[in-house]
Amino acid sequence: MDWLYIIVQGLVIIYAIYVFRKILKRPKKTHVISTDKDDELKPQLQEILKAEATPVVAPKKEISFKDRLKLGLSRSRSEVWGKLTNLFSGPALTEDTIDSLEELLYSADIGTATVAELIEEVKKKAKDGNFTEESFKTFLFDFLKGKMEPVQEKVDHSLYQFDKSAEKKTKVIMVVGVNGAGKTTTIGKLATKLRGQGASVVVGACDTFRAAAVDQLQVWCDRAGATMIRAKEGANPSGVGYDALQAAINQNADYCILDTAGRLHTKENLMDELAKSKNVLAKLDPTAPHQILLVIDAITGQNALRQAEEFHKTLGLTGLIFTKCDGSSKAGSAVTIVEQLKLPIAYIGVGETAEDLDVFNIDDYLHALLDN
Ligand SMILES: Nc1nc2c(ncn2[C@@H]2O[C@H](COP(=O)(O)OP(=O)(O)OP(=O)(O)O)[C@@H](O)[C@H]2O)c(=O)[nH]1
Ligand SMILES: [Mg+2]
Repeated sequence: MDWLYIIVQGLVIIYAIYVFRKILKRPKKTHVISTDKDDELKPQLQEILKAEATPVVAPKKEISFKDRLKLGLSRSRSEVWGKLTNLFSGPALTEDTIDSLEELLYSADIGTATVAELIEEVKKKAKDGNFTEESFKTFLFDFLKGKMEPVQEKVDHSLYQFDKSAEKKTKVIMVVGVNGAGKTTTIGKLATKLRGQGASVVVGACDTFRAAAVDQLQVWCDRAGATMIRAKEGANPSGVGYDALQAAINQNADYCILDTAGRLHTKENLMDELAKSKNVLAKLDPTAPHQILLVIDAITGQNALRQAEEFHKTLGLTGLIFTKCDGSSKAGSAVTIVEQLKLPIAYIGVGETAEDLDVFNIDDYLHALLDN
């Protein structure tokens, strides 16, 4: 067998020589410049050197709002809605699992009447045939959507999505709510969004109680490229609103957004002051404000109903902004709030950056809650 060994060794040596020669012959990285004139060559060479010196930066990954919503609602999903799966571990929905479903719906802050109606339907349907997890989720999706849709249809999207071709008229949006609900941040996000759509925006800093509140808004406006109208600390808030709208009309701005100081809905004098701030705008435009939006912190749950009733009584709200849905397992309460208040959610906020706000879309919202 010696000859076989010699042949194998010979083949190994030939292959090693072949690989070695390949490495030696490998061309160096070169740039071919199609000129033989020195003067023409220089700028091209400089371009190449510049390009090589530029570090490769990974392109910024855009995260769609749908994904942000899904991420933001993950707490609500994992602590509440995701538990639906456990109810379908057996072959059929039993009385016990229906009781657990009822509990789950309450823990999601769905209102009593809605839960009762839903459970009634579940019982009826469960008799006709068994739900699978999938068919139950479809049923739940349709049920919850049915509760919100008639109200959500009232949203005038033209107010939130800038339409260049529409009649040029300043749209006035007044933003109100209890302390810390997220008004100023939402206005910052909204101004950024509208500026991104090519709209011109004037923001009125009507929260004259705290200088820090005005500075916070200024940072957002500077970043967004929105004009901010501000007054001295302690100035009359309705005066600031008036001045902001005057400036917006003079500039022929597309939007005038008014930030107001947070207040408890139970403080009558503060609520009256808000009504004054609203009414004064009519002197400049009898149709203003076109939108009065109440900002609701998702964690507020059922108390949001009381807040909204009071703000609605004083101002005649046109819609809601549901914020901080990223931090609360109660974010599912949007269904109840919309249904009971008969006020649509215009925007939903799921974080603190400008990209974390978008127009509320029922399908996206329910999918984010119910899909695994
Ligand atoms: N996680 C999270 N935080 C938010 C969101 N919106 C606002 N915040 C935070 O909530 C806090 C209060 O927000 P502000 O915008 O100052 O609330 P406000 O309603 O203007 O407060 P006052 O003017 O004091 O009544 C800030 O720390 C914001 O960054 C959101 O959607 N998600
Ligand atoms: Mg504020």
